[in-house]
Amino acid sequence: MQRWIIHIDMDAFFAAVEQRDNPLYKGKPVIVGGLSGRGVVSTASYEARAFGVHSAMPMAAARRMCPSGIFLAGNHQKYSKVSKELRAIFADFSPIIEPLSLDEAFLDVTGMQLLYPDPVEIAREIKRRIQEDLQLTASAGVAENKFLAKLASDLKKPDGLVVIRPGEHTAILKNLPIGRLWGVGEVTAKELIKQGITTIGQLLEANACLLERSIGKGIYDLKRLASGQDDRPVVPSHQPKSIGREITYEQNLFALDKIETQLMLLAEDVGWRLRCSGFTARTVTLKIRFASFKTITRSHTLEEASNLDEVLFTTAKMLNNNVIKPEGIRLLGITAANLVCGSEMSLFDDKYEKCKAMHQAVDGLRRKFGDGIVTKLRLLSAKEPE
Ligand code: TTP
Ligand code: MG
Repeated sequence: MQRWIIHIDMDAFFAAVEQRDNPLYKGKPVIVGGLSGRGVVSTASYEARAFGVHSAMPMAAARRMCPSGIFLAGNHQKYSKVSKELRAIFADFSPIIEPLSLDEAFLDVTGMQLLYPDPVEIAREIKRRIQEDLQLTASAGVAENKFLAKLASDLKKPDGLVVIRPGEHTAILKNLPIGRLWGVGEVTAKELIKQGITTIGQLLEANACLLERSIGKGIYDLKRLASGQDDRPVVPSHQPKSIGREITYEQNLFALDKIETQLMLLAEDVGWRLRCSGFTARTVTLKIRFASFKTITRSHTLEEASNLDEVLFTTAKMLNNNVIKPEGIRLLGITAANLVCGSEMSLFDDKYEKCKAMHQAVDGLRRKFGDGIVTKLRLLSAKEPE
């Protein structure tokens, strides 16, 4: 059966919500992000983009480029709420929804021909609902697979609707830069350009065996994407209830110093997994099992959901300090619960700007070289064998 996938991505999401909720901001350059000295831009309205402002640029640079701009710290709770409303709209059109972030998702609409003879009608209807119910605009891409649908949604932003029908992709992909292919990061792009390959069309014609030497086996996946093939399914995400980690120790722990080092290790692991899965947590739970097997848990609800090791660690440390310990400890655990979808939250927390920048760098290394490549000095000698 012909597969049909729709990709929806909201336009200038955070800024658009602000413009919707404050008539004074309509049609003006609105920039949302961290407002402190080291803050970065989360997003900019299309009016601000005309000045050259874009996501992830330092806020100071954005202020220089667009002195007339309206600079806002943003309201993440509000964006999460709109995101939920958005997902409720999606659910009216397909049971198979894979959210990628607060403002974008894939919908598998295969087999809906009886209701909608043309899948483009579904995308149009979703856009209409978003406009009517949320007073916001979205861009939609409709195609036979995820790669092409996501690419299509980006071709005519804002308020775009692009369909790539079977057989049409070759002409569309041909002249697009290789950076549009999923998996082509800066390093691969540089390598390909060095070999004279700048467009998807050129990659398609290039000799894969030759490229394998410099790019590696990944070249075959890139070739498949370049030819418009992508058979990955739309995987509906089931939100986990909690993310946690616990360790049982060979020898009981007594010293506070040792206990806190282990808490840091646990916090680092839970924080990393939260960030990987795109969640922040509102509740942190500490679990302690004593030598006698007596087990206690203590929980604390954070003022603001977080996915930062430091926040998890300080909370667990505080909980631990309030526990009287009559005997040694054989197990420690940290669980993050009350999960909130969306990992961008910490962008607004200027206090943690530095932590966030560090996590971005460290997480990047972990993704590349595997977990365990970077760790805090204190943990170097403390890692327990799994
Ligand atoms: P995007 O969909 O990448 O950007 P956008 O919706 O603002 O603009 P458009 O899709 O029209 O190009 O991201 C969605 C939201 O995620 C964005 O509004 C703010 C947030 N975000 C960040 O906080 N930091 C970032 O670096 C990026 C790219 C996005
Ligand atoms: Mg968007």
